[in-house]
Amino acid sequence: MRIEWRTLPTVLTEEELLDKAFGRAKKAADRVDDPNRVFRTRKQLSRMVQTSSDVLCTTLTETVSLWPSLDQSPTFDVAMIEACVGTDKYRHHLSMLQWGAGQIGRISTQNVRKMTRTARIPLMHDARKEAYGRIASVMGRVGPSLAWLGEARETLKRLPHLDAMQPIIVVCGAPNVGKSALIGALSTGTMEVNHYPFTTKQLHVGHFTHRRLSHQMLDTPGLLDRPMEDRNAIEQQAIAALEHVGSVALFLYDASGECGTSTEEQLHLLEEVKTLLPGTPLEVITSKADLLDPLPSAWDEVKDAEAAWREAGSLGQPELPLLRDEDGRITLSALQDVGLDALRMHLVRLCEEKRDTDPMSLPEGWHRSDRV
Ligand SMILES: Nc1nc2c(ncn2[C@@H]2O[C@H](COP(=O)(O)OP(=O)(O)O)[C@@H](O)[C@H]2O)c(=O)[nH]1
Ligand SMILES: [Mg+2]
Repeated sequence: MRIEWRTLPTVLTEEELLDKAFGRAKKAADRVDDPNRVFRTRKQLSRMVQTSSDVLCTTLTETVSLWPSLDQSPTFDVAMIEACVGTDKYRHHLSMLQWGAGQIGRISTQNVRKMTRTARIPLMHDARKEAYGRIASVMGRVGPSLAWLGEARETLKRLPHLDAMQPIIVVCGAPNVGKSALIGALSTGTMEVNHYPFTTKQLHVGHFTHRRLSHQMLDTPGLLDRPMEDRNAIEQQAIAALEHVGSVALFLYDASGECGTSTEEQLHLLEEVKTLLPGTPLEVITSKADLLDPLPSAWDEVKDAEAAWREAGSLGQPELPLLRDEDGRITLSALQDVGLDALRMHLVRLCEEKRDTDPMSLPEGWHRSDRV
């Protein structure tokens, strides 16, 4: 049930649609042949009305059915639609298209009936003109919705690619604590950088695969790295979207004093993040273990265990010893590659636990209606 905005066809404007509809209608009328002048005119004119109505109704209803229904979309996607374009407007404009299709269908039926009920050619022309006028006026009301959907598509197709059915690890913490370095070190392959369409903010996604599950790690620079009062409404909505997405959250804490944010401020941010992601298990992790003085006592033990596991082919899901700091928090060095494999296994287990215990985890495509 992934939403593939990229595959949605362009939304035609009001003028483009009318040109297309009336153009086809004219061609359809040109093909009509009947030696009887009354019959020929009736056929030509009713075909014009029917064809233009069919083209418009089909295009409008197709758009409505191709665009994802909010009731059947994953929570994260709905939250992103809300953040990017607004779900109320989304529903409203799609329903305007549905309304337009209904109106145009009725106009066509009524005026074709008028043509069949008369033998007078001028009245037939009047019915055709009336139909075109009324269709154009309905399209005049649908036009703004087409324009809105056209713009929404441009925005939505740049949304970050996240697979809600695979584990997602949200990485937060103040700037420069080592989030990017950690994700980079845990990732295989390159990091995807997506732009939030509505801000200058980016979303970085790294991946590692374990037992055929792709674990996605999200770095959200500018969103979960500073006090809430600094954020604008759109950023707050983006955070609300994150609230539903993560299997697990990591909060990176830099005790080295190198990152530029004091430890008090970092702990304050930690409290905020906890309230922002209430349903997501949160693990606080100390970054830059190599800068800790003294080094964590298990430094060599962890380093050797990881090296041995890698030499043996990095197989299975070993119980590698975790590197811990003096306060007992998990720590790692992205720079010196110590504690990373152990942390990766720990994350795999946390995601498994979340999956097994989460009463919200429903089969693919199910709507988590109680959360929206
Ligand atoms: N010594 C040390 N420096 C690190 C480590 N991880 C990151 N850094 C440094 O900390 C700075 C900020 O790291 P970055 O990953 O960009 O932080 P982010 O802003 O949280 O994404 C960079 O200069 C990194 O080289 C680490 O494990 N050890
Ligand atoms: Mg970064």
